[in-house]
Amino acid sequence: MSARISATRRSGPTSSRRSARRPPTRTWTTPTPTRTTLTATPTTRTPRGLERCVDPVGAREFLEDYWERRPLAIERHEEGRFDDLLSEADVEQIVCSGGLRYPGFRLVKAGEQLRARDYTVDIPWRPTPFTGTADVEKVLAEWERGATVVLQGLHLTRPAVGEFCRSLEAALGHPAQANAYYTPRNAQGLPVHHDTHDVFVLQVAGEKRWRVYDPAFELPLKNQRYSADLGAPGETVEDRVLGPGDTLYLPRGWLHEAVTSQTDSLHLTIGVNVVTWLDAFKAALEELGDDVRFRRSWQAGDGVDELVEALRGRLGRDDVERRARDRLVRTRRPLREGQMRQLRGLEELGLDTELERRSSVIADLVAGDGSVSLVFEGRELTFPGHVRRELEAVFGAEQPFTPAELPGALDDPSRLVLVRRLVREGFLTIRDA
Ligand SMILES: [Mn+2]
Repeated sequence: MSARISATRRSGPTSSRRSARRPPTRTWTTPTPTRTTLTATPTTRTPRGLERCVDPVGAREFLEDYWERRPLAIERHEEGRFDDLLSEADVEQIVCSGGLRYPGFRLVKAGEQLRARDYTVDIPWRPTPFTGTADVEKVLAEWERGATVVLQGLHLTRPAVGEFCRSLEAALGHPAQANAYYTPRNAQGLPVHHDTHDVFVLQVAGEKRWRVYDPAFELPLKNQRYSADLGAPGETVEDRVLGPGDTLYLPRGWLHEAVTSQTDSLHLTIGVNVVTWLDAFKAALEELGDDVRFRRSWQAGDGVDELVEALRGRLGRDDVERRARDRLVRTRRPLREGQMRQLRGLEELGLDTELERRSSVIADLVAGDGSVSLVFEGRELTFPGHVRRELEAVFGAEQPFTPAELPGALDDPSRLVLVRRLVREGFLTIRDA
């Protein structure tokens, strides 16, 4: 299997003008954990999401040379590379089963506004109707007429996609989400636009031709959506047909459009919602609510210089990193594939039962005053300090282990109480449940 890499070179007078405003270099550092965090790095069984997107370019090279800087297209000619996430057959099943509901899907067509109420129905039910349900025949008719079926928020509903996004989040330190686009042949889904998040396009099946243009507005925020007022698309920097297994990385702000020709096309768009310096400043400012000088009325009190100095004091690299990491760790939604069997498996759990870390969990282990806390997915589990060695071992486990093998001074019944709790909370899984 061969791979051709193409990095887009910026060129032309407009782009060099813009380049001047761009920060010269930015060294990427992998997000490291926080406070008195004891150990790091979640384990994974599957190939890491970022590697799957950029291979054969290494993760480090990608982050240094492309991330937020310029597009990266990779041709692999690898049928089936992303079928485990969402295959064409999956889409067929999802669309035709009749279970799709808005906003889990929508239809888009270049230059034409399709209203959800024209292809969805409310199915009467007691006590409440199934609102926004796909009218399958209308959806199919629109698709035949050139509408793209967009499956939205797949990280919320498909475990494989959710775990893939989670793995990207662990690598990048920013939240990720996923949509799929199933575009019929000879069609265009969306007119020229920029996205306000970075995207990884994963071409699953069929072909789609992408045109990418220099940004009209660099690194837009969420509310800085593209409009023609920002200017016409700049120079074409990329014009290529993506086929199965190919990927395209686009930093937010780079204008693009995509069309199909002979084949129907299915791709996943993974969107990365980058935590910016603006967010970092806001978070630091929020924290200054603990400083009385910031609570005084603006007419009174100390000079601005002193307040700015106080803000500066909250913007150390470690502080910024800690806030971003903490937020990511605490706000991830639980992914609980197979958890019903896990709960039932608790009944059989003994000292020799093989356990492992749930690979999708992004967690921090934080030492407190006489206690130790495991933080993940919106919860903070606090244990007495004497459980620390056992917890560290569980937290750092890269291989399956049994409760009997854990270090530390806990007696056997207490070990079982500990690991049962961690299975129940979704942090550990029983290997053969
Ligand atoms: Mn887009």
